[in-house]
Amino acid sequence: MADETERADDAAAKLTEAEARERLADLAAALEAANRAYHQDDAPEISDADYDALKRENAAIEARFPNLKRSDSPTEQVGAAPAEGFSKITHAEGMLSLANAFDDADVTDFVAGIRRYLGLAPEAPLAFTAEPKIDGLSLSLRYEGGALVSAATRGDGVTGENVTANARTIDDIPTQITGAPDVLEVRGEVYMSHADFAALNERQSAAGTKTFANPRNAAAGSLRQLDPEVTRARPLRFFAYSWGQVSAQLAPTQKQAIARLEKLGFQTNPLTRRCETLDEMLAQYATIEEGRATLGYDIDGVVYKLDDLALQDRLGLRSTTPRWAIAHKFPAELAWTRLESIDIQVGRTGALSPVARLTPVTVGGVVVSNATLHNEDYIAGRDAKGGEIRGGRDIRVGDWVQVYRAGDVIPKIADVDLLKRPEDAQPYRFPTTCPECGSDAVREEGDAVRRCTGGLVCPAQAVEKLRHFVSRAAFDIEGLGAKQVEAFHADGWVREPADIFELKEKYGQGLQQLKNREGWGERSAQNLFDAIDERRRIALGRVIFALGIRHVGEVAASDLARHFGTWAAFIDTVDRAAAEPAASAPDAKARRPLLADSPAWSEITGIDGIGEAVAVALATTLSQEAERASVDRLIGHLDIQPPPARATDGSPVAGKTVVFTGTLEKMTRAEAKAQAERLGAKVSGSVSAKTDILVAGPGAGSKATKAAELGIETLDEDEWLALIGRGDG
Ligand code: I6G
Repeated sequence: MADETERADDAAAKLTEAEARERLADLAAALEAANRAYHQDDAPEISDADYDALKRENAAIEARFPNLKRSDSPTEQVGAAPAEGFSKITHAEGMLSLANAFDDADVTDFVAGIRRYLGLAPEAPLAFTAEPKIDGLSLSLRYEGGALVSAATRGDGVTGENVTANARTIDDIPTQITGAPDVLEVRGEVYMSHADFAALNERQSAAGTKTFANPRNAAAGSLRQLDPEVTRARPLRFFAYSWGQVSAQLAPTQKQAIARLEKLGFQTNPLTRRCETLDEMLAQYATIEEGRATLGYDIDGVVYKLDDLALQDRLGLRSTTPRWAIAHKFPAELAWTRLESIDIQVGRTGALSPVARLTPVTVGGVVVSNATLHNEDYIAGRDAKGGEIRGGRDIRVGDWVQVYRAGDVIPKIADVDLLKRPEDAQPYRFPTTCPECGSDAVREEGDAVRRCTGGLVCPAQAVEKLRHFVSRAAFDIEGLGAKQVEAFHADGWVREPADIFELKEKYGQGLQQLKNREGWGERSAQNLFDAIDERRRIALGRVIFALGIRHVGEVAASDLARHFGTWAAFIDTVDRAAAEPAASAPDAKARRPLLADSPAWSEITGIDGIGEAVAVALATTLSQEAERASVDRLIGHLDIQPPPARATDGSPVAGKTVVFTGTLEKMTRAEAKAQAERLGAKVSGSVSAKTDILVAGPGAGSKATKAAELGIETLDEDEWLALIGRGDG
């Protein structure tokens, strides 16, 4: 996993800002579609590993370009989109959120503001509770007559998802309580302990299913399962910290109310304290922060609440946050350490990536000894446009540097302490030759990254290319992963992809040679040859992706495969494009007037989703002599298959916008919508000029009138079913 994360990071470091923006948009759409397929349609379209890889790539790009983080960023989604499988529950009392304090001064202001609001003198007594803020998922449990009747997630604070059946499977949540008010909504946090999280991920990974990035995602993903038996098998816990609707007050103070919840059978946090002064509040914050690493579950701050409930009532709410409570957040996970050296790693496309080797330091409970330094500009204190970062401070070997971890991605260097810089520290000189093969490493105009020009001569590039070639979305040969292919390369058995398909011929006689190698027995050797043979027949999209050409990711490869259908059509067009005038233009501006004389080039860039960067990469890479010879040799071993038909291929409604109105008699509205979407239609709730088809049942009103005015095709339910091939006849 660390390797994959690092690779995602390396890839992100190579993107320009424009490429990153475009890629983030693609990833948001792809992940949204995958979430919908998994959570709403219950029909995953991509493997969990591919899903995780997309998420990792997204996180890496966001970490590299925080300013490009989208408002609908997939990293903000805690595991699951609201699933249609869950009905909705409107909270009897809104589920609020908390305002944040980021330092002691904010907490001082919070207390002073309350005193002002209540007209209290500075010396008048005013007590608060202080307790850890659990990093989990808020849940509201409704009890009536002592019985648990519903459980709902926070949702948007007004309406949440009905997860009652799942909540009933959690040991910490009693289904029956005695001595409670007739109506009682208990609120708190569902979470997973570190130990349970690690064990769950181990089980998931052993079973080849999706692992979770952190305990919070694991808790959210486990609670929002359509099958409660899945939730039952997940080790979820619950701390009660608050309440919503109650038919009778629980107690006069916050502390006593929490004690009452505990008496009713709920777990409450043992670190909750009553504090009589601001100093006591801050001391409790320090105590909790100090013990954070030993708690065994994630917390992200301390919550202070005014203790007197009558005063809480007087203070009331701002729009969505109570005036009487605040969350004092812990600072980001940061640590200072010494930069011992800078190593340069060479990637598949020849990119030179600097890696900081650090004196090991603990950052948020994890020992860190490596961090990314992105590229040479980053080390020099410049951004890609030449502007200053870190106030222009460069990073030198020997410096004290600040390391931070954001979520799950590879650690980064945030800052450097110039006061501690050794006198003899020298500005870092980024290599201009490849440390692996000695070839020139050049940086092209507009590229943030310096690249080795050695191509296949460079062993580092060759190995990275091979690792990519056998990766899951490429050839995915069972028994031939990154480790094995690296070993074969080191021994000179596999220098380029075609060698994989000649392994048996060259080294497989009697299996003796392979059998004699470490880790291989007769059975595994035979299995490997069988798995390789199986992959001779392979889809065009996988082949194009497996070549590891810059900018040609899985999506672009699949778009190209879909457009060309065969390898011959693809390579013929690329060859013609490489010979056309557009291919030798230095940039997009110079290329424009040449397009009229470049039909093959225009065909490639005219494919939906394929831009100039892809066309340039295809034309230049596949016209390099050595590279091309290697590709041709590979193709000679393969039986390349056209892409499979899409479920929506041939659908009469693919790409159309459909509106359903009136009563449907043969299916529910939800079913009609799901069916239309499966066929590639977009279902909208309102009629506009963009609507292609209105399906109107009895009782259709203004939508039918508007559609008629706009001249939009209107079908009744039977006509619609006939159109999509589901008619009775
Ligand atoms: O999101 C929250 C976390 C912890 C809370 C909260 C809390 O108390 C320990 N308390 C309240 C009242 C709210 N949110 C709204």
